[in-house]
Amino acid sequence: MRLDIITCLPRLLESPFSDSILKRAQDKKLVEVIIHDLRPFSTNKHRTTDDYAFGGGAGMVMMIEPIDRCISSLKEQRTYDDVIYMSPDGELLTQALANQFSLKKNLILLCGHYKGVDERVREHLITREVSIGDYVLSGGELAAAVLSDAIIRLLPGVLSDETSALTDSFQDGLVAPPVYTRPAEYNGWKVPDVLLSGHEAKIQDWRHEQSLTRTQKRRPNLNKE
Ligand code: 6GU
Repeated sequence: MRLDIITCLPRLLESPFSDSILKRAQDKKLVEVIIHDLRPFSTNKHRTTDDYAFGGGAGMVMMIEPIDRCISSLKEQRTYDDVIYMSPDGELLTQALANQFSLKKNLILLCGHYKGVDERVREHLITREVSIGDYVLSGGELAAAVLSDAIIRLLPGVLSDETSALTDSFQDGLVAPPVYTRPAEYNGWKVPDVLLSGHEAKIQDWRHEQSLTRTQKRRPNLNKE
């Protein structure tokens, strides 16, 4: 898979891809993540990528030209499955949506900023719009990092069998059971006996039961939302 992320704040996206699972996935050549700074695609003398809104009002609007030039230069090199605009009014990110995107080969993620992008970008250049939740972030960068993480960890070979995404919360419509590690007792607070019993079948049953009751209690509308 190849992810091309377009942003006017490239430094915001450096660290999420430079550590841990996302770094290892790139080192193992399971995914290629390329961050594109929008500024060099500007044609004006100050290399600006935003301008005042027609009709007035507070907030700058990202201009279509640098975005079009950047996307066009990418499309000349390969075909893209989707051009995704990160926006708080986009389709809500769910595990099901991450699963879908994880099957694609080439994706462009456009990070919105300021008061948004010129509407013509959305009309003509974008194929999908994604939001990571009903709250407003300063820009699409952190949302793009969240979406990328949700996708990349699903790619074959990124996680070991032990940590496989198949056992994740949400993947089966349930939240995860509680987990414990040593010591078996701390300050008088004990780990459930069944987990120390060595009885594999009983442990599996207990975990499934915990998942069911936790889902009912914490997220009764999971998968119905
Ligand atoms: Cl994708 N962008 C912004 N700016 N805010 C958000 C978001 C995206 N998703 C939730 N809030």
